[in-house]
Amino acid sequence: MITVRLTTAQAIIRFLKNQFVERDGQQNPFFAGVWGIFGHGNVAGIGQALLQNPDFPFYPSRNEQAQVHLATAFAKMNNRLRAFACTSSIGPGATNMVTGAAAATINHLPVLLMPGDIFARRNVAPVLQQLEWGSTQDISVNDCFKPVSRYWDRINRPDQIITALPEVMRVLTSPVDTGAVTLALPQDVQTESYEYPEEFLHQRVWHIPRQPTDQTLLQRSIEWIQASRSPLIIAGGGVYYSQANQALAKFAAQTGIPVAETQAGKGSLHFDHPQEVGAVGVTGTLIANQLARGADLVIGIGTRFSDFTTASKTAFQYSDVRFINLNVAEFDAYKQAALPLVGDARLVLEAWLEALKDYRVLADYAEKISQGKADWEKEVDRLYHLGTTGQPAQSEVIGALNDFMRPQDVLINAAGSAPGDLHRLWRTRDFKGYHVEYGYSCMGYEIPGALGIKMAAPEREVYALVGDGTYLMMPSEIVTSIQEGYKLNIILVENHGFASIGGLSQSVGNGSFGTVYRLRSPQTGMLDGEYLPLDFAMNACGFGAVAYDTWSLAEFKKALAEAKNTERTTVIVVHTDTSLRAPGYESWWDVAVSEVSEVKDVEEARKGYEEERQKERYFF
Ligand SMILES: Cc1ncc(C[n+]2csc(CCOP(=O)(O)OP(=O)(O)O)c2C)c(N)n1
Ligand SMILES: [Mg+2]
Repeated sequence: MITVRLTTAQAIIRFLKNQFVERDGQQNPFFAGVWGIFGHGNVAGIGQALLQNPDFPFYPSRNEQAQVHLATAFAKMNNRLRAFACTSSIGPGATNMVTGAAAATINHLPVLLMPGDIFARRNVAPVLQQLEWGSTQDISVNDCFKPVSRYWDRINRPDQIITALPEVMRVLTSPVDTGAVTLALPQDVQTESYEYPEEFLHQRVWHIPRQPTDQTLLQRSIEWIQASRSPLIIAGGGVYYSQANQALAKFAAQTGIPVAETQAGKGSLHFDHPQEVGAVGVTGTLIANQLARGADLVIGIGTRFSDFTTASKTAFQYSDVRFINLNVAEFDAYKQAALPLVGDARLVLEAWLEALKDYRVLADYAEKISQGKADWEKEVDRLYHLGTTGQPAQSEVIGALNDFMRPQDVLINAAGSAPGDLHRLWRTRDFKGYHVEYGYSCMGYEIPGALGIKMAAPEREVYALVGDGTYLMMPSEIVTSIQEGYKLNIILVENHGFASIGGLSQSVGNGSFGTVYRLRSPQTGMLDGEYLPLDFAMNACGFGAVAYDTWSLAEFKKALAEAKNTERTTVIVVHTDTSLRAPGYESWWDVAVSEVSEVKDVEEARKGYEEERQKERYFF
């Protein structure tokens, strides 16, 4: 056996460089490089290995959580066919990645995390930043990654990577299991050498399968569709990962079955496809929510049926409603007591296209869909053009952005009041044009995520819509975008704090307690003083961005045009009027209200809450 002497870290980097994936006849390297921040836990091991592998790029970030978000968005933009690895030191650098890991895993997006770990040798313990545990020496803060990783391992001897790394790749490239993978790397082991078999480090191509479904259940699903009078498709993120958009567009056009979308599935069809009825659930369109309420057959494609989609199990009210769930994961396919079609979305859609050639929804149902869709487009137009001359509504900002951006440009968002407005109102004209992370809805995802998208698709402009709350949490990767020469367009909606949670707080009877950015006043001891003296444009300039401060729709549009001609990352601050909030459309979200309280408004809210909860359903 031919071997080569390398440190553990050097062997890992060599291995990662040589992993490829293939699907549908296309092949490419899986890893695009490594993001990281060095400390004593990785600088001498992984850091040294990266230094001697300049063809495997190393990118320094500003924050370990941010680098995981960046990697996650990059993987999403690449339909999971490319990914980044992330390195951190031990201790705080490592645990900073836990939130990013959870976001990646919940969204089924691959990222490899390599946190440094305490000495396997143990004789020098406790080392700087080590958490000691009285009942075992076999624990470190990296054990926190276990519940948020799809695969977790700690490398205590150099030869262990020979069996660990293939498992890492199996999970990262699995359409079912992919998510964050954590390989904890003790500081000393990273630098120890071993005679690695050359063959282990050769190029390896991982085939990403398209899994066919069970034929009996496929036949039954065809019969269920044929028997349905009011079917509704709910498209989730799985449509993208299977690259089934075209097949879905054809199937909807051929059968007339309307397609509603989850956040992850938004844009599965272009907004002007005749069967596209837009967002469904808590943040859904009126037509999609009405169709969901009356549907006798709900066909979920690649969706987890989160509470935002099911309106906390109140969305589907037809007494005998049935579900067909087409999903690559058995776990999701069985939800809602569905007929479970475990398999690849595109393969099944192609089979349905063939088998359901003669099926078409009834004329009155088709009429209801096209009328509802036309009415909805009018509503979007209304909210895009409220006609304010002072501080604009958020929906007008979204409208102006939608008008301004080219179809292929990408809009990214994750948390606050924007995800709801975008889910309902955004007109997606490109299968990769809409990128909202709503599995974890993690404030701070947007700016690093925008950089990940831009790196995946430099030919597109990327617009990150962020709230002032989100911006304050994680503006740091603006600096990284400038370091790497990738221009981002950041739209910062300034509304003195948490419009979203402030509104929710009011609806549960809490006023806006703790959600508005105000000074604590010496008189009352409460946060009811002046607004916090924040200057976001100045802050962004300090990071090296070009910034604009805008107070009306006209100013905002002018800044958008100017920003387009700027080479560096831009931040357009737009001060909005939260009293002009977009409404909800016949849906509900279960946020539990206190059963007893000293506050009258809370008691009132509880009464309404108990009534609404009556509509929640089980499915058998
Ligand atoms: C990391 C994180 N912490 C807390 C929350 C809960 N949360 C959801 S929206 C929100 C407020 C967002 O404020 P901002 O970014 O200003 O957006 P706005 O609500 O004003 O639209 C909070 C705190 C979250 N989603 N993510
Ligand atoms: Mg805000």
